[in-house]
Amino acid sequence: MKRRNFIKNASLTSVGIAIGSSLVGCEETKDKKVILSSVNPSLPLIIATWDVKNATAKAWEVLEQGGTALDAVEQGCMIEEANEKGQSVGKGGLPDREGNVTLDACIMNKHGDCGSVVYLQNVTHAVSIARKVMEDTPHVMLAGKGAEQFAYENGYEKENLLTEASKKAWEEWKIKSDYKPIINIENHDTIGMLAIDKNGDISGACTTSGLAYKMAGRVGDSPIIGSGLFVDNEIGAAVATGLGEEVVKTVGSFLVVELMRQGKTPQEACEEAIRRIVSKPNCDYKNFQVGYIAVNKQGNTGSYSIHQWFSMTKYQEGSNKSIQSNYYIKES
Ligand code: SD4
Repeated sequence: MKRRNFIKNASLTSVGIAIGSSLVGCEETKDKKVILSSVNPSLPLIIATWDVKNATAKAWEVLEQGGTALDAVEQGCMIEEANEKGQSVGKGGLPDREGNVTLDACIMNKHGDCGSVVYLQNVTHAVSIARKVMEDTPHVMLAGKGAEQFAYENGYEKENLLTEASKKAWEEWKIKSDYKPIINIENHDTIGMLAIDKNGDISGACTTSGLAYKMAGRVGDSPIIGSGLFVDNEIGAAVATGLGEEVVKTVGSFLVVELMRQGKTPQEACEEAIRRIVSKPNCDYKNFQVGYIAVNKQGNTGSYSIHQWFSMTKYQEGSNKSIQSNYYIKES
């Protein structure tokens, strides 16, 4: 059945019924004016990297209570930052080689404003400090001691982020001190979250303790706007996880959004951004992971990674689901 006929045949009882979420025009039928819509997924919606249903549930609750997409992504990410069992985000994150837990985070709103913190120590909620940088300072990024000082000035308490479990893991690692990026198969890692609220506005956030046993001072992609995260409220948004160095080299999240601007679906855009990484000369992609998730303005989503076991959590129409991503190694 042609789309036009399908819409005409739908049983419509009132004037002006919208199907989906994004209106594209009006059409007169015999006796009713029907508002046409592209057949879009319903809004609001939330997506996040990995299997983080508690975090997406929190973000959904925020949206249901009338919060904005920005509130939702901040509060959703905070769940994982406070979760001590997650050893790659916030409190309980695995430390650098010196035993220091250092956090990177960023946030971006519907206006394209952004804030970020890098190399933040002793404060769990890096994503909230990033939001404060965006909203209460003339800057985009605060680093190290300056970021920590700014957190204390805003009422945050000094905390020890190195839990007994992470300390033990670090002490075991020190015996060999063998450094190599780990391809995560536990379905839990850096959290990146994207949300579209009821008004159709998009925001995103990303927070991490970075790579385990990194060199002191190392900063990854997660707090770098355009690499770990990018939001363009006209087009869509993307967020990355995995080996940050490779994401930075290709300005990955910005690339995904620009590819969507050129007409690619979120899925196609994520796949192309992964191909840009793996097709670089001498790329050792068999030994590292990168994954992207993306959403466009219409609420279509996509996710793709180099290796198996990357997943996306999606909360939409009251359903909170983990979805396994397709991956490059399988298709190459
Ligand atoms: C980083 N992209 O610091 C982060 C780490 C990560 O899955 O996402 N791990 O490079």
